[in-house]
Amino acid sequence: MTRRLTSFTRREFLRTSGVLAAGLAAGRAGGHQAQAASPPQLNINALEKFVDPLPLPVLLRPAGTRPHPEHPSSTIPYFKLAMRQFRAKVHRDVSPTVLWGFAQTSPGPTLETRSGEPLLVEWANELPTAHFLPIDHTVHGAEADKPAVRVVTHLHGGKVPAKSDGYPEDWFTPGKSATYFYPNSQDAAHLWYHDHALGITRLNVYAGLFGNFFIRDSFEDGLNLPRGKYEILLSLCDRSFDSQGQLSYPVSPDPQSPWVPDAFGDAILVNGKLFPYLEVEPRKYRFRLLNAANGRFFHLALSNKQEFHQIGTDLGLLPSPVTLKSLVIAPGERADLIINFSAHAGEQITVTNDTLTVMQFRVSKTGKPDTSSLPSTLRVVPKIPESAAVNTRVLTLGEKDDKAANPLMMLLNNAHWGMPVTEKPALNSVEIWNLLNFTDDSHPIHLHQVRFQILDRRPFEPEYYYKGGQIVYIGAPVPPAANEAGWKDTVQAHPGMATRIVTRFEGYPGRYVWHCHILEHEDNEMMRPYEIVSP
Ligand SMILES: [Cu+2]
Repeated sequence: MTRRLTSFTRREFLRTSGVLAAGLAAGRAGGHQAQAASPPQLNINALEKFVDPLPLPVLLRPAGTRPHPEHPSSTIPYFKLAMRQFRAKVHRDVSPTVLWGFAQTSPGPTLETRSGEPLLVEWANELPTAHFLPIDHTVHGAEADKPAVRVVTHLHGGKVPAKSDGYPEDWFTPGKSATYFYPNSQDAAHLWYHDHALGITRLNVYAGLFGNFFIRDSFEDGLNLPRGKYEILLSLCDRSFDSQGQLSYPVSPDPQSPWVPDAFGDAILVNGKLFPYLEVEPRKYRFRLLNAANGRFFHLALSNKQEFHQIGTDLGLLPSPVTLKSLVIAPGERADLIINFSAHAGEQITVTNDTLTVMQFRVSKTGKPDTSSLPSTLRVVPKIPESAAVNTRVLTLGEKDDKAANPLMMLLNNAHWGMPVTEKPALNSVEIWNLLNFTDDSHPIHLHQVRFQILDRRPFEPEYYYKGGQIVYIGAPVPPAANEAGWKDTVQAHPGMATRIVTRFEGYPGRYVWHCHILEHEDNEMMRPYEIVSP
């Protein structure tokens, strides 16, 4: 089941097809946001493909134990991750690239724990005091009086107390650290950690500040899914490199305001490598896929056109496997996949992103017997009934343009980051959020703290809403695709559609954020605080 391509706009098409920012700039020539002439770029197509094995991030070991913050008589594992600048080879034939990462790797080491087993992480900023990517001081929160290098780590998908959530204003400078408490009282899922500093998240993540975090539980263990060396993490992101092999981030022609609305690269990194290969046996594998890109929606398929199965979404297993021939995954989203290579012994299979090459699987001729399972039912996802909702909020996704129709910023509900908090759901209450997208882009909308379900998407007529605040639907509601019918924390809100999600605001009271996960948008006002209030 593939997503309907009709919901994709031109920009969306460009994003998924890999036609680059160059195409976008051409469409906006002369405008404020047209991209400035960039230095010579690395010719990605001239590189030999599949010369580097796929790196697998190391599993982080605890540095000891510390008192439980809520029950100081007991102790819990304590981890420390330092953010540093380092150089890494993204490809055999590319000079080492300056990156920022956790424990001198990008993606950083993987954390793994079990449901209900809390832990502490000390996030330490050991970065230099100068940023190597272009800060826009006209962007809110990144004004010239702010330190250039600021970080704060958010655990995406985590049900976490507010003071450990990585609130964008809780950033800290080099030499400082913050110790966060992760209770992990949630189902098995693929979470990920990444920087969230106000106004520069796009630059910090682009520099490499992200990693993965898995929660396991006994229910999932009981399914006998492929595990151990047959469970493979795939963190995807796109980047641009200059001719010296260094990261290149696009800028607008205005040096006073270098922000651009989208940053795409023609180089797709998988676990930090360009065009890697992975040797696999002719059997089932479980792939834990993360889209860690700033703005690219990946549209992935296998070169031999074989089917694969999606078994889980952002926050856990689906009710049953969904057979796919291709997958659209937006920034921030995760997909839990099973690929069965058993009928493909001796073959070489390429993972493609439309016209771009991502990586290669080399299937060996023989392997050990496959005793893992792909059960036909996975995990019950109890539907939150619409009738349980005590409130429905209509929230708009908008774009503020200049006279030449170049975007200046993106807004949620027409409000800026610094305006008073308007979304204050009560703890444990159920609400429906109806996201009306007035822009030409699909926006992956992410809510911190909660897991939600997608109710439907429905086309609406923007004019009526502009004039009288009325939602006039011009088509039938479309239920979520089968591979979206699980627990989500990020939803693709397509242009011209009203996307409805339903969620119970369980967890902890306090101030969190909701935002677009296109990092260029999030940094330029497409993020709002919200507050979960104790009744
Ligand atoms: Cu957006």
